[in-house]
Formats: sequence, structure tokens, C-alpha cells
Amino acid sequence: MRTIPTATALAVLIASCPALAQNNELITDQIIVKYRSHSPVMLTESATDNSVAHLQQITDSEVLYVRPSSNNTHVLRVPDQQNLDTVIEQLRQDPNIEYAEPDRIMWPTAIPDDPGYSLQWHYSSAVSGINMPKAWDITTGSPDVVVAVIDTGVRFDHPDLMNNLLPGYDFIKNAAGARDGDGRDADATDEGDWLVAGQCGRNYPPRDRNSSWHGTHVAGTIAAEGNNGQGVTGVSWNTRILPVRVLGACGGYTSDITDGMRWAAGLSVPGAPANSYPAQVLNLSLGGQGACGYTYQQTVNEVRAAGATVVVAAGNDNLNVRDFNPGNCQGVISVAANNKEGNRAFYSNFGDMIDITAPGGGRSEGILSTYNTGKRQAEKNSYNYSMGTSMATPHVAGVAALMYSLDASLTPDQVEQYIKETARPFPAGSTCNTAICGTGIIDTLAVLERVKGIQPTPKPNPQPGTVDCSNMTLWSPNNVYQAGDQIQLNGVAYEAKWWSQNQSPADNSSDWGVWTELGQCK
Ligand SMILES: [Ca+2]
Ligand SMILES: [Ca+2]
Ligand SMILES: [Ca+2]
Repeated sequence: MRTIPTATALAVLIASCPALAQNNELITDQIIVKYRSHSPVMLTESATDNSVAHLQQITDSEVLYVRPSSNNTHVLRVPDQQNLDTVIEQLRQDPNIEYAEPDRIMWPTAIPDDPGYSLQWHYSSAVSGINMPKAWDITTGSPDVVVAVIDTGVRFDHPDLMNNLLPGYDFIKNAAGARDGDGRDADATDEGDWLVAGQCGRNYPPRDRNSSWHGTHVAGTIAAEGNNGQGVTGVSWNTRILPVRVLGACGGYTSDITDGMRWAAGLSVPGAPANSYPAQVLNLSLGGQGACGYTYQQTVNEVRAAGATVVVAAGNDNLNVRDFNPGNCQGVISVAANNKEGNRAFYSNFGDMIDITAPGGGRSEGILSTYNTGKRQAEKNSYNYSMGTSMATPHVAGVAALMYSLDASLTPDQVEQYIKETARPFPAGSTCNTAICGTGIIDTLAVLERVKGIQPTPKPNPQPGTVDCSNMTLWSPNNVYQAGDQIQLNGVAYEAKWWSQNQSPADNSSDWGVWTELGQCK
């Protein structure tokens, strides 16, 4: 019989970096397992030895116990990754076990980019920006609103960020990946995620790679200080950022990311102190291949129930987001990226699970934000361009923060619904459309006006729809409508009586209403 170390003995083990297969499918060396709640061998943190003994009986491969996790789940390591699938199958067949799934590795979804010629076009471009400047007349965010940046950590001393940063937490369990000499700790500083070729195993990465300062860049798009005479401006610059560090040198484990999500939303996490600043918005500019697993979906459900809106990058593989988690989980706002022309960015994932599109930039027109000059360890704080769905996502998270600044009682469902129904239509000829890029490009001014005009009483007893709305675009305040134009809003079809712009069908109550209601969409 194989000897399985206990949790205590394992505390000193350092995992090797996860590996990438030839087809870029990520391979992990860890498993998340959950026991049924009434299982006689159900494990507790204080009875780890029972779990190890039980595991010994049902697997014939070496399995190491890593740690207990939330919701009676446990993280295991399979040193020989070739055996991972077999072990998962064996665990799944055991009646005591509710589920077992790979503890998948997630990566930041940014692509490094060279400095471009245009500054922060993504806020103001009439074709492809997020309609930002006028929205700042309504609000620039509230310090009572917290956005968690679940990422590589941040550079706390960046002068354009420091006044908006909360302390945060570092959930990276593996000290080698964390590069800070220990496991989880209260310092979410980004220590750099540079790699030398092959460092993560199986020839990945193929070449040396500089540090990305990914979390710092993402945080700057959300809340870099505005009107301070330096650098850049975040979307919601009076909002505070909660840095939650989950991505290390070779990516991050799902089990660390989901613990970070729970903590960010104010839920308890074994071994971590209570979070004094629960976040209303969680920004996840990360992802990996695969279905949305039990662990992610359960976590999303719980943080949403705690009131947090979860915004996730769709990924940069130019493939259907259906195969990329956690952007494919139910209940998240899944974000695709557009370029400066309002087209789908060349890298952006797409598909009917996308909720909204936001600027992520392209090769010559990246997103400018806070950065660091260090190729490996941090050096000087700076600004730089990046591109990716990682850069699109914080635009949406920032807008969500502005919405919460106007109305702290918004539910995650309302945040998503309002963002989607007020989106700006893709420009004519765009390679994005509502079938593959969500409802449009996020429109900050329109959605803030929508929040200010919330109708307290929804229409009672909606009748089943009779109108075919499949060829009707969503109403937008930016479009000019002519008599006879047909559009939809909130699942209702309308026809314009005469010329109008920015006359919402939702406020069509008077005799002067410009819209004739045609009925509910099918
Ligand atoms: Ca650490
Ligand atoms: Ca740390
Ligand atoms: Ca600034």
C-alpha cells in the first residue's frame, strides 16, 4: 500500500509548475474533490487522516492531500500528471464522493502590446468607446464601492493607484509560484510573473517572458486616480480596489481563485481572516480551457447570493467562449473585446454565451493603463499599453462600480440586465453582432441613466409574446430613429411614430410618446 503524507507533512512540499500539452490544453496536477454531506467518511479539517486513508482505498495512484477548502471540498495533488484523469474517474465512482474535477490552471487573458499612438480612445471614441466623458458628470464612483481585482496582485506604490487601493490578500498557496517565499499571506503585492522558457513544464512557455504587471494594469482601468494631474484615468476613479492575488508565475489554480472570489465577496474561507471590505464587483481577467466545473459554478452562485456581480474575460483564443471557463459559467457577465474600429478584436473569444463587448484593443491601439518597467522584479512605476479580453473586462467592472455608486441596492441580475439592454449597437459592418458578441458595446452614459430611472413596479402578469423580434435591434439612446423604425427594449417591440433620439420607449407614458408598443417579443 502506498504511503500518503498527511497535510502537515505536505505543508513543506512545493509543487512543480503546471504544464501545457501540445495543443495548449492546460494540464493540472491537482484535483478538487467534494464528499457527500452524509458520507460516513466525510472529512473535516481536523480529521484529515481519515480522508487520506479513504483515498488510499479507492485510488491506485499516488495522491497527496494538499488542503481543505470551502464547502467541504478538498484539494489533492497527483504527482504524476499522467494519472490525473484515472484518479478523477476512480474518485467519481466512489459513492461517498459528490464530485471530483481537475483543479484547472487559469492564466491572465492579456496580450502584451507595444506603445500605440492614441491615448485612452476606449473611453471616448464615438465608434468603439464606452461613452465615458458625459457619464462622469453623473458620477465618478464612490469610495463605498469596492471592486475586487482577482489577479496577479498589484504594485501598491503606483502613484496613480495607491490612494484607491485596499490591503487585499494573497491566496496563492504554492510558494514557488507566488515568489514571495511562503503560501497564503496578507500581502497581495505582485512579485512579477516572468518566466524562462520551459519553466512551467512541457516546453511552456516556448520563450522567455517578461513580467506582465497584469493586475496593476487591470486595476488602473477600473480606478486609476482621475483629475490628479498624472498618468491615466480609471472608469470609476473614486472606487476602491481590493487586490486579491491568485495568479503566480505559472498561472493560478482554480481552487485558489475560487477561495479568492469567496473572500472578496465577504464569505468565509478556511485559514483566511475576515474581509473588512466586501466587494460589490469581482473582476476576473483570467481563464482557461474547459467546461464550467462544479467548483466555479458553486462559487459564482454563492458570491452572487452575497450580492456581488462577477465580470469575467471571455478569453483570447478566437474561439467560442463555451469552452473557456469561468467565462462560460452561469451568472457571470462574460466580456468579449472590440478594437478601435468597433470590430471584434482579432483574439477575442465569442459566442452566444457572451453578454457584452468592451474595448480590449488591437495591435496598434492597445489599452493604456498603470504598469511597471521591471522585466522581472518590479522597478519603476509607469504606464503602458496592453490588449486582451483582460483589458475589456475592467471597463465593464468599472461601469458596474459606477452603477453601484448610484444605487447600492442593485442586484447582480439588475446590473447585468441594465448593461445589456442599454448597450450601444455595433457599428455598421462590424465583425461583431448580437449573435456572437453580446448585446453591443457597453454604453456607460446610457446605463447610468437607466439606473437613475429605475421603474419600481415591473409590469404585472406579462403575457406570452406574439411579436417576432428576431430582426429588431435593441433600442439605443445614441441612435437616431425615423418613423416606422422597429426596435426592441426589455423584450417589448416598438415602432417609431416620428423622428427621435434618446427618447426611451421605457419612458413612453405620455400622449407625446414617440413609440407605439407592438407587444411582447416571442
Ligand atoms: Ca505568499
Ligand atoms: Ca504575498
Ligand atoms: Ca491619473
